[in-house]
Amino acid sequence: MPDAWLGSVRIELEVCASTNDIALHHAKEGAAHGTVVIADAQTAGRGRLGRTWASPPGTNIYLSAIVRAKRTAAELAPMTLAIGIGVCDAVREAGAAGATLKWPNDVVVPLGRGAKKVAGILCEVAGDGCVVAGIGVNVNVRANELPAEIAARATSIAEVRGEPVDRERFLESLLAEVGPWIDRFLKGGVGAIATEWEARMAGDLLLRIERDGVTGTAIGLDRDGALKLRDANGVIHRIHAGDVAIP
Ligand code: BT5
Repeated sequence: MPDAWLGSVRIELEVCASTNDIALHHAKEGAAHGTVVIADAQTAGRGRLGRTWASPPGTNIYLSAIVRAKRTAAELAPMTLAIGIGVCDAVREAGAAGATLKWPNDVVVPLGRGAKKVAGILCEVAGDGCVVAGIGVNVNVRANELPAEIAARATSIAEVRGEPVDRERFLESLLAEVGPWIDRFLKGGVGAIATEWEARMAGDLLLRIERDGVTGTAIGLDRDGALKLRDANGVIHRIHAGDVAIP
């Protein structure tokens, strides 16, 4: 299997604070490219910008992969986009066929002009040439197992397809889907994955740029990974950092 590097070494835990923290620790200790840390539950799962990732036990996927490549931190930063493509495809194959990508790092299931989040990605640079890529996927979680404010904007693959998902099989499919997209990104950068990212982009979704409150819809990616968003007046905004929210 040419892509079996991802998950070739696995550290499996019942519970931890955050698989990203464990993976960052192992990365510093020299863990091999492709090592993954997988936990059944997290007590302090993290999102970006200090946000939390609800991580109840026995139901979802929480994993962090160590990716080593001779690239600068700035070159590695857009890797989150490539990983999103693989996560989106695995989620679709498992039964949420309508799953799409919301920049920069969410997999969402559209509902009218809004959407519910099914997966998120948190890439953190672990020093020169090393990234820890954290992936959280709501596989079987039920709304009543999530904090109410999160449940209102979240869903799971099982909820969408109407029956439980085999978590072990999903994990294998996830690793098999994500590995080749990381390879492709490492070979060709954003240019090598942008068209495929755009093909899965939630183009109808109304988005609000957190920084200035402008709303619009995504129209594509710049070749540096920035999001191009068109507002109601037809003005194109480029978003390099920060966040876009679903209003
Ligand atoms: C993310 O951040 O979406 C990145 C999530 C990464 C989680 C994985 S799990 C394995 C690894 N270990 C970690 O500690 N983290 C990674 P962000 O775009 O900042 O989104 C966070 C927001 O998503 C929160 O503020 C909530 O609104 C929402 N949220 C939290 N938990 C959720 C869940 N289980 N399902 C859907 N939405 C959730």
